[in-house]
Amino acid sequence: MPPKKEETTERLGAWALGRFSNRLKVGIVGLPNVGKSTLYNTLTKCAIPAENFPFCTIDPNETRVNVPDERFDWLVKTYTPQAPDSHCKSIVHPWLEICDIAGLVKGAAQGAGLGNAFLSHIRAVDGIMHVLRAFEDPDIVHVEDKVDPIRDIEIITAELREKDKAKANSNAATKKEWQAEVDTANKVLQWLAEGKEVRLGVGVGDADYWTTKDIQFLNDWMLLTAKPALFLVNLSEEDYKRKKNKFLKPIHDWVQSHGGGTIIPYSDSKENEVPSALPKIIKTAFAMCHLIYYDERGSDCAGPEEFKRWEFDAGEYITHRGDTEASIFFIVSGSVACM
Ligand SMILES: Nc1nc2c(ncn2[C@@H]2O[C@H](COP(=O)(O)OP(=O)(O)OP(=O)(O)O)[C@@H](O)[C@H]2O)c(=O)[nH]1
Ligand SMILES: [Mg+2]
Repeated sequence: MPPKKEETTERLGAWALGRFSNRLKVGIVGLPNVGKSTLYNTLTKCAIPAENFPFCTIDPNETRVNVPDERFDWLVKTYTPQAPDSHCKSIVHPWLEICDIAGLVKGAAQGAGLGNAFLSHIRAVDGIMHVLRAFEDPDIVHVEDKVDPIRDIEIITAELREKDKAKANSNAATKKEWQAEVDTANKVLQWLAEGKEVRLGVGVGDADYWTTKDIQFLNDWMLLTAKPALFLVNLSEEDYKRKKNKFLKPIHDWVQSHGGGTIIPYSDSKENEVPSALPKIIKTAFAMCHLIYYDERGSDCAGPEEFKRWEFDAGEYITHRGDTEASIFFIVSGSVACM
């Protein structure tokens, strides 16, 4: 007799941390003068100031970038809007909003450096791209004097945890009448006291630390360490080309021992002869916010003259709209094709 199929139970409820929206934004975060604005300029093709002094950026800068995808390009090419028999005249690319945030220093949660202002800018983003300086250049000032990306990421994450502790403390103190909320706040404080980030309490199967109820509160509070994170390692052009740098292994070990995450080494140099890491950075940032998309052409929704990529949160319910052009959905590896 064939072995009995194992019964699977569906887990219902709030399944992920974060906002549910199709207009998500990721923030570039790091110590001052590590190359955040330089990266922002390269990603967005903008030209905001990126000078060799700490706190060059004060107010956040935001721009949308198109998310590169060969499949979308193929669909557009195949059903080319320029073809004489096509009704499509417009192509709507998927996009992601990128926000360049001021540098963060030790003690920021208590107001050091630019203090709390930019921590609120971090609160407003849905995902964090940590920029770690791994390039050595004596001419480029380092606020901690020496290049050491592990020390730097420890400083940043400690400040984010401090800020979350303050938020959880205030929730525990001011909302005594809501016992469930106070319980979650106390769970947050205990988790942070162990040096862990809130985002690490989900996605570990049945061992999830956060219950569905906790996640509802956490999503209201928009905690800084609940946001998905990705680690970008700023290398010199030479190190990027030879794929070697003495900090890569320690960074890898640190990330693994802190819940894992994607690490992308990159170089901002314009003279790169090797493939650029920038498309990967944008794609990974898009995916880490749980965004998925489907493509549509010439229907009621996309418009008769449009080729449109719709983005939506993977947590949103997909409804059958019942129109002739958009009635069958295929969910294939994170994207949804609409036929
Ligand atoms: N040698 C070298 N210099 C770099 C690299 N990336 C950035 N820089 C330089 O570092 C300086 C600071 O760069 P920014 O992009 O302004 O740094 P930031 O992190 O935005 O700094 P703040 O806005 O002050 O927080 C600039 O002079 C850049 O040209 C790199 O990979 N190698
Ligand atoms: Mg800057």
